[in-house]
Amino acid sequence: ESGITRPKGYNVSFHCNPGMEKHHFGMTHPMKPWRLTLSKSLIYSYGMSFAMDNYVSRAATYEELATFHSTDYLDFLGTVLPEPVPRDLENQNPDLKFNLGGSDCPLFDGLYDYCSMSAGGALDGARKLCSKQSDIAIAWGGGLHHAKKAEASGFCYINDIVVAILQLLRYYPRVLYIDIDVHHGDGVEEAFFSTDRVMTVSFHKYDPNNFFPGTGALDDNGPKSEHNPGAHHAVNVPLNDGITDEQYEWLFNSIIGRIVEKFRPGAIALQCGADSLAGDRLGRFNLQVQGHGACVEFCKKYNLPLILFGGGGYTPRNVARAWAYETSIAISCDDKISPTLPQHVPWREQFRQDTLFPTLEQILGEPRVNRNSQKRLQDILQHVTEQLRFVQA
Ligand code: V1S
Ligand code: CA
Ligand code: ZN
Repeated sequence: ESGITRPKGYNVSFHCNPGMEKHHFGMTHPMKPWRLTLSKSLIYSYGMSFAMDNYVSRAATYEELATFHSTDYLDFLGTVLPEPVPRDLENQNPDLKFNLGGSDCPLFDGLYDYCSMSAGGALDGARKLCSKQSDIAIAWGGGLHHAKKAEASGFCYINDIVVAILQLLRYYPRVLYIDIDVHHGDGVEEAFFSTDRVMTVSFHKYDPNNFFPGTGALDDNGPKSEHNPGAHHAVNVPLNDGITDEQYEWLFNSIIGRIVEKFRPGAIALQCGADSLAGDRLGRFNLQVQGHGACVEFCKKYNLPLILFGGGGYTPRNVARAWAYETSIAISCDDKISPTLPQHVPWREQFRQDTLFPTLEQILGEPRVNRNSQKRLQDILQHVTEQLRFVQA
């Protein structure tokens, strides 16, 4: 008995395709599609599937992917063969077509299937919101925010988020995109650079020379070229190592609160990259499951159609905890999920502790030094507030 019941008149749909989970980027590559298996297993062990509509998503069609991606790129992606010999990390092939085949975006068996399944889940979720069959749609297999129209980048080949937002734009005049992955959501930002119908907001670690992808400075707010309606519609929140739950929540709520008030979106798309959690293999922040989840809770309070995507997340036990907690936030009214992991969870030993909310000490031993001063965070909020003067709904 999980204690989780289906709230009346409130629909959450869960979109996944188990076919995604068996793919491998390579032994040393940080992206492990298996983390989706671990997340789902925790979600199901809590009994959450009884409180949602569960769908095995389709693979997106070529035509659906072509709503954003160039056909040259899709044709190449659909025909390239996996590399027979794993490439030496230090010795990358310099003439990669569409940035495919390097160590970040390797060519592996079933690559096209993997990408189209990721986009299929996101698109199915968006369609459920458009048809009002769901209030919240969840696609943890999506969130691949770096992919460009004709280029792979940072473990992302197909931008499922852009494809899903394009679907939302058929029904909603304005869509707010929020990205809490530790990396800058550059692909989504660029895709909507010239429209005022999508506002993109990314919170990320910013260090132009030492942290991928190096873009997303505070004053990069969309091209201010003559008569670009998209000018001022990109919000960037550059952060330093070690930010805490308390600071992040304050900044997130203040910024998103002001944006929703001014931009008045008809739907919200939230990328929940779990590499912003403490202890992530690639991340740098001190966020806990509670602080990460608080962003979902805050967005849910607006009662707007909401789609949740996955994204980064390179320490699978933390990814599973965060996405399970966030699934519980999506489905629950007031009843809180048990902070103790269910008694029977497959791969129980993966989780190390039996709590959903490990402390920073449990995660890291020694937390990272926090390099975000309150003054800097206030300056960021001030900049965003001034930027919003140029935005009208
Ligand atoms: N940080 C980081 C990182 N680590 C790797 C990597 C490590 C081992 C491998 F076998 C293969 C790749 N690549 C990177 C970053 C890309 C991060 C992408 C994040 C994706 C997301 O979470 O936002 C969304 C899913 N790439 C780089 O830093 C580029 C390099 C500049 C340095 C690393 N080498 C391997 C490639 C070039
Ligand atoms: Ca981000
Ligand atoms: Zn990331």
